[in-house]
Amino acid sequence: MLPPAFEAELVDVIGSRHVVTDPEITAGWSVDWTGRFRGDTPAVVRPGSTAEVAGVIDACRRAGIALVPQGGNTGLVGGSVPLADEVVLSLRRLDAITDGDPISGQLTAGAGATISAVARVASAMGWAYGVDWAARDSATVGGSVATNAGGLRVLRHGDTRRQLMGVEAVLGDGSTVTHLGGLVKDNTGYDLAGLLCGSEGTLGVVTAARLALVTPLPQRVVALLAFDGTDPLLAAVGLLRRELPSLAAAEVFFGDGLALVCEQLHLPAPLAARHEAYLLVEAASTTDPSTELALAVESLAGVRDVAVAVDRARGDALWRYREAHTEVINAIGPPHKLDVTLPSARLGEFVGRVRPVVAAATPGPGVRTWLFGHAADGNLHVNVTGVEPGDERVDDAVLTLVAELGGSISAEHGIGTAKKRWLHLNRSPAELAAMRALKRALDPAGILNPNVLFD
Ligand code: 2HG
Ligand code: ZN
Repeated sequence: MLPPAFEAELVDVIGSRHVVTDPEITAGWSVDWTGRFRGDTPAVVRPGSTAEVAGVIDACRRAGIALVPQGGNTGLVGGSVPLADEVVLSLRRLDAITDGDPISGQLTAGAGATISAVARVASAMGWAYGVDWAARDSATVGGSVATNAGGLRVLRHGDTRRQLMGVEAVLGDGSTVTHLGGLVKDNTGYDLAGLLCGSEGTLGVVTAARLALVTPLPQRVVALLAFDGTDPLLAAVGLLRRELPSLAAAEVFFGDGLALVCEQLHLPAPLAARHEAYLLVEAASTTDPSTELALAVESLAGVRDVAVAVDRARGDALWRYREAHTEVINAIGPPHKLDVTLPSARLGEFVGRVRPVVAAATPGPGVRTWLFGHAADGNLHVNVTGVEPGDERVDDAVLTLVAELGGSISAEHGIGTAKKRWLHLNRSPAELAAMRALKRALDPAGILNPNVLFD
């Protein structure tokens, strides 16, 4: 329960309709998308403007009550749910998209705008938004900035930080910083937008972002390539990066994951035979890239079979085999999700070693390891099912292997609560001390998203 005086203050700031305390309703905000991270909250507060966000944060700061910011709640590391009775600060009402500038190719999106909504507005302006991933209809701009979301076209357009021209945010001390002018050249001191991006809501709550748009590439061709193993697939990725200027995505998955997708979604197999490894390639350009793609594919060694999408619907159907991995894996039980990057030279070795490492860490007949991800970024999603949510032996074993091979324990999902125990594998004591100093400076009362990043 909220202290009555504090609740009255919240109601004063944002109105009683937007302070939700009914446990039946707040329960939906208290569990993450995978079902692995579950908590409780005394209230979900839904401010409708940056000033109201500032009012809420100021009230929390004075009352010493912690809060967890939440957008679409599509995060996969438990970073957007209240695990220790925090107030949930939902940013979804801040969904306006304004100040589109067709000359510079920029717009300003409220934290609650979805990635799909940004893409739609960008398209109506004659531009495109460069960042995209499967949860696009629910994931919000605020969450994508807070986690520096990556996605399917990082190889072409970069991650969220690369699109970010500025932010508006309310810091933990209750002050509001606004830098949404979108100047391309602007060397006026610390890059607060870059700092807040990826800070997982620990320093400030992003209320709006100025986003750079990209040239639309409406001519798209999608192909699915099958290989007998990871090594020829990775060699193909290197070649395609070099030889195919229109390369927009290069996504990897394996025979077992594809079989699960087909079985659960009742989809036909995309190719006649089953293969060990698959590469989904998208070429995108302003002119038809099919010939360029066909020539590049012909020059690859080790391709066992190919399906090329001749039209948009078939292209979407090929994408579905890759994008559906998350939902079908979740359907067989809350997975442990280990989103990692490996140096390209060690990626093949990692694929070969990770399954035995999982099996040794958590022996058991029901334990299964699923691998898929963004091949050109060296980013693999290791999903392990059949392991209890609280059993961290598998996380420890996989993340230790990643660190041994010189990789990152979080490629694009963030540290959240799921991986904070292992942050030291990637960050030195000096780096961690600098991060903690920033946290103390911008959130002196320690009220912002206290369960993530640091122990
Ligand atoms: C993807 O690439 C997302 O599909 C989700 O990052 C990954 O479910 C996952 O582990
Ligand atoms: Zn991903």
